[in-house]
Amino acid sequence: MNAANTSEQLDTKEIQALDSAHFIHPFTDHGDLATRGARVITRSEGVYVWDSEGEKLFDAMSGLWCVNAGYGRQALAQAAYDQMMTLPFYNSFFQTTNVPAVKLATKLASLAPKVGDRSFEHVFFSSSGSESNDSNVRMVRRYWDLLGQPQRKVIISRHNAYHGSTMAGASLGGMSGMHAQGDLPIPNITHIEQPYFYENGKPGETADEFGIRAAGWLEEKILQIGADKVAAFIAEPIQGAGGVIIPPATYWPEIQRIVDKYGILLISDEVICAFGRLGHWFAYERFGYKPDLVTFAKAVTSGYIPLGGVMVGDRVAKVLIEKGGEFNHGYTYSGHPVACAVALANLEIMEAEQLPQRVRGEMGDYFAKRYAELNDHPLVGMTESCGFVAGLVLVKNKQTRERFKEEDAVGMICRGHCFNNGLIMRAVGDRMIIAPPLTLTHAQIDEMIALITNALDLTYADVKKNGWLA
Ligand code: PXG
Repeated sequence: MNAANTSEQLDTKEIQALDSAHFIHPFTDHGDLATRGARVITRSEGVYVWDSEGEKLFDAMSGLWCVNAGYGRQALAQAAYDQMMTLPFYNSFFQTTNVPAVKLATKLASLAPKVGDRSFEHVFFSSSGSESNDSNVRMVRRYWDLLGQPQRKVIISRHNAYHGSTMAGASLGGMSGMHAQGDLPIPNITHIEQPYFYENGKPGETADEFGIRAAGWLEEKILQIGADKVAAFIAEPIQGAGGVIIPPATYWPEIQRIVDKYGILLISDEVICAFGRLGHWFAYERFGYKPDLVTFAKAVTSGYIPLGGVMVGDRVAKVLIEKGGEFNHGYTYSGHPVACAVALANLEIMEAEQLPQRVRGEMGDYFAKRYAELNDHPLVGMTESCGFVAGLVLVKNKQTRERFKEEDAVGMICRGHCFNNGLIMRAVGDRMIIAPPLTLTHAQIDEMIALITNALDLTYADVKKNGWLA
């Protein structure tokens, strides 16, 4: 058998052996993987994927926060095919352009709402979220240089943020495990604490009070560095990879007040939160703040093909375009015609099926209501959701919020029960998180909640058996 030809009948063991022998996976302990063998995902339809053993899995993570329009969309395959046959590639470096890239930039500009005096007429394209955030660092530095303030170099981010895995992306991110490998962060990137009320709220403090206090950490940091040295603040509207950390309602308005007060740029990293995930095309709309740069990737094509980019707000675009001359930055695949054609077809589906409206309407309410019911489970300390992202915390004791020991890895036990019982749900420590396709029906929401409940029950039985309950 030619193992590389996936259309043939697969021998799982053979694929696993070849996988171990040749494929370096992202964020993976390969010693551990070699002993288990990777699960081979072979096909998909709607909200389900299947593995090489024929097991069906409800994909409550949309691949990796990407497949917002669901699997099996023929229109996206057709768009890619048609574009490949017409013009599979041409660069946009040397005063050339291509029609899908122009159309997509125009479309994205029309979908990004104007807020206050900020509007988005320009788009820079890359192929991923990480690249887009590298581009943000380049653009932010160029912006301040062009304005005659080259000393404004520092970008402030947050601990437990995720902004990608390149040198700049991992530096902007606040993952200590990533910083520990490779001498990161690079200079001029610094971090403040995250707005995680459940963990960092003081006794007696309301969520709204905490939101103001957490935003205040930004002002403290700005003053500590010197306001004239700060270039930008970058944040995810809701932290995704960090465990679906939803900030209190007061957080973003206070952040806006602070960035405005000191004139620093605001970067909204919406790689997870844009394209309907929170019920809007862009997430800044959901929280009502005014970013200068918006990072996107993933669901712009529903993950069918790599594409990322930055919505460049007028404040930055004007300076780069009018004062900048040539900006010495760009990628071979900036504005890739096939990726842009697929994105256009994807946005067409999202518009036709009103996916953002669905998420902020009755379907979102139903999702929130059913998800909140998981709060009644003895293992669940707290649930929270916003649009079609949700998280819950596994605890030893609901009243005292006592957590399990880190080395007991209860989240991983729960993830294992999900994975072995037809559900893909992610664990971040002891937070279990989901971000399902935006196409879910009522029946599929019910099915997903039943699958989660089953995995929680199995995990509860395990922790009880191990004597880990308080
Ligand atoms: N910003 C945010 C907010 C992200 O979530 C990136 C940037 C980087 O995008 P690329 O396309 O370069 O991967 C992301 C990616 C997880 C997980 O464990 C999340 C991401 C990637 C990999 C794993 O939840 N988000």
